[in-house]
Amino acid sequence: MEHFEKGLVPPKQRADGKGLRILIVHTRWNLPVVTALLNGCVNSLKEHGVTDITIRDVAGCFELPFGVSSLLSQGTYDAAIAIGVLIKGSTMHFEYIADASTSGLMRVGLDSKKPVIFGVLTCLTEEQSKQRAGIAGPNGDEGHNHGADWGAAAVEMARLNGAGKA
Ligand code: DLZ
Repeated sequence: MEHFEKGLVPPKQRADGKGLRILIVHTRWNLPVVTALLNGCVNSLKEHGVTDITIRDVAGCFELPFGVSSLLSQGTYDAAIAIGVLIKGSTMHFEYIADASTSGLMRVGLDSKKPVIFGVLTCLTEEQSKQRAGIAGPNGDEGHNHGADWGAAAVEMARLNGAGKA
């Protein structure tokens, strides 16, 4: 809630996720941080009333657009959430994968007409990624878990797209 108070995210009435089918595709790269984000996301979906959650994994962020596209076409999902963590190294790899996964995921959403939530952290350091997954600090409990926001966004966008209660 602290980020609401700072005005970073406008407070909003919680959307009802009852009856929605949500697909999560996460990477195996940077798995400790990704796992924290995944847990935050799943908890958030459950808090919104979502009970039908499918979780699949792919290698890295570069594979997320194809993975989401393929799995969306195989199922009857109301929204997809792509979760990954990119950490900048000493080459241009980061920039290319960040660009490809961002534009690729946007295209998948527009082409499939299903909301695709961008759950990819693009961080300069591992510490930045831990802060954004709520696992920073000596006890591993500092920061804000952005996975929770992605779950809420998926429910909101699925409802906006006409997906209803069972
Ligand atoms: C190769 C690579 C590198 C250097 N860094 C990351 C990263 O920080 N996060 C991530 O999700 N994936 C990374 N990858 C892997 C690519 O996303 C992709 O899996 C490979 O290039 C194979 O296509």
